[in-house]
Amino acid sequence: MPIKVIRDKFDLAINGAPPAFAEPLHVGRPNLGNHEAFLQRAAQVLDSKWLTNNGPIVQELERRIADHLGVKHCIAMCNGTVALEIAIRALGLTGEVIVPSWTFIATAHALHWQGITPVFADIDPATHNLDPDAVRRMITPRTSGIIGVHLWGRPAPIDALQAVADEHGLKLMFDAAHAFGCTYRGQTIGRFGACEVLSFHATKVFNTFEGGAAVTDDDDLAETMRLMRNFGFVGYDNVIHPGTKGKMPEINAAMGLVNLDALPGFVEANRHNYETYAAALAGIDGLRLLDYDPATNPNYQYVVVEVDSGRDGKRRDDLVAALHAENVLVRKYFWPGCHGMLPYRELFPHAGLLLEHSVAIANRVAILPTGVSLGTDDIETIAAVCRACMSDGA
Ligand code: T4K
Repeated sequence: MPIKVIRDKFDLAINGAPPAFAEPLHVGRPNLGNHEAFLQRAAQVLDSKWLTNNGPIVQELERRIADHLGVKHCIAMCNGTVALEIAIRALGLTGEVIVPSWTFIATAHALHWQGITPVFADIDPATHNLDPDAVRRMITPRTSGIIGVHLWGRPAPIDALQAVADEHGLKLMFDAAHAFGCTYRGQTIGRFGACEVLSFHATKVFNTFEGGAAVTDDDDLAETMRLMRNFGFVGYDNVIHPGTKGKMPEINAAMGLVNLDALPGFVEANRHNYETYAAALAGIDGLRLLDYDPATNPNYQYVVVEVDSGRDGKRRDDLVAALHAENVLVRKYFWPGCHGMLPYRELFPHAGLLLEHSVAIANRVAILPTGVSLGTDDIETIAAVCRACMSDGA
C-alpha cells in the first residue's frame, strides 16, 4: 500500500520526501497458486519417494501443458535456458544463427555456449520483435537458423520469418519464454517453427519455481530432446545419444500443476493491472505504454513503457531513479541489448551500427511491476510518480 500522495515533483523521494512504499515493489513477484493444494502435492512427492527422473508428476504436467497449448509434445526441463540449449542442439544448428539483440541474454548465450555465433538482427520499433527484412540482411553462407523471440508475449512475425527461413533453407525456432498461453492468428504459441521454448522461472506468469520446456509437433525432434535431457539414456545402462542433464524435478512439476489451475486468475490480474496502468498513465507527455493486441490473447506479464529520451537514455534513467527512490524497483529489461554485453561487446564491437532500432529502444524502455500482489492504489501511485517526474523533470 502506498504511504503518501504525490501531487508534484516536491512530493518525490528523489527530492527528499519519504518514499511512497515502505516495502520494495518488484517486477517479477512470483504468482502463487493455492498453497494448500501445493502442500498436498508436495506430500505426494515425498510419500512416493520419486523425486526426479521423469516422474509421474512431471509426466502429468507435460500432458497438461501439451493439452493447454494444443501441441503434441511437451518436454519439461530444469529451466528455459537449458531447454534452449537442448533445442538448438537437437535441431542441429551450427555456424551462425540469427537472433534479436533485444532479448534476455539467455537467447544469445544458449548459442555461444555451444560454439555457435549469435548474429544480431534489428527489430521493428513498433513491436520490439525481429524485423524479417533485417533478418534477411544478416544471412551469410554460415547461417543455419533463426531464433525468433515473442518478446513481452507479443508474437513475433511468425509467417514472415518462416518465409525467410524457407527461402534460404534455414531452420526456425522460437524463444517463447514470455508467451505462455498467447496466440498468433488464433493458434496458441507453441506450435510454430520446428519447436518453441518456454520458461517457467519464478518471475514468469506461470512458474514451476525454476523450469522450462521445449514444445513441438515433431515426433523425432521430441524424442531427441527427451534423450538429450537425460544424458541420452534409454532404460538402464544404455546410452544412445550425447546428452546433458536437463530434467525437471517432481516438486517443480507439482508447483506447475497447482499454478496451471490458477493461471486464468493470474492473467486476469495482469490484464486488470495493465488496464489500470493504461488509464493512470494516459496523457503523460513523453511516456507511452506499449500496447497488446487483445486478439493475441496476451498474458500481460510485462508492463512496458517507452520514455522519450535522447540517444543517451537520460530521461528514462531519471524516471527509473525516481521510481527506485520510491521503492518501486522498475527494470530496464533488456538494456543495453545482448550486443552491448560481454562477450558480444568485445566479439562484435560494431554490431550496434546495424541495430539502430534495438539501440534506440534500449534507451527508452522501463518495465513496471505487475502481478497478483499489486493493488489499484499501488498502480495509481506509480503513475503519479511518472507524471510528476515527466512533467516537471525530477
Ligand atoms: N529467453 C527469454 C526471452 C527470457 O526472458 C528468459 C528468462 C529466458 C530465455 C531464460 O529462461 P530461464 O532459464 O530463466 O527459465 C529474470 C529471470 O531470471 C529470467 O528467468 C527472465 N527471463 C528475465 C527476464 O528476468 P533477473 O536477473 O531480472 O531476475 P531477478 O532474480 O532479478 O528477478 C527479478 C525480480 O523479481 C527481482 O527484483 C525480485 C523478484 N523476484 C525474483 C525471484 C527469483 C521475487 O520476488 N521472487 C523470486 O523468487 O532475470
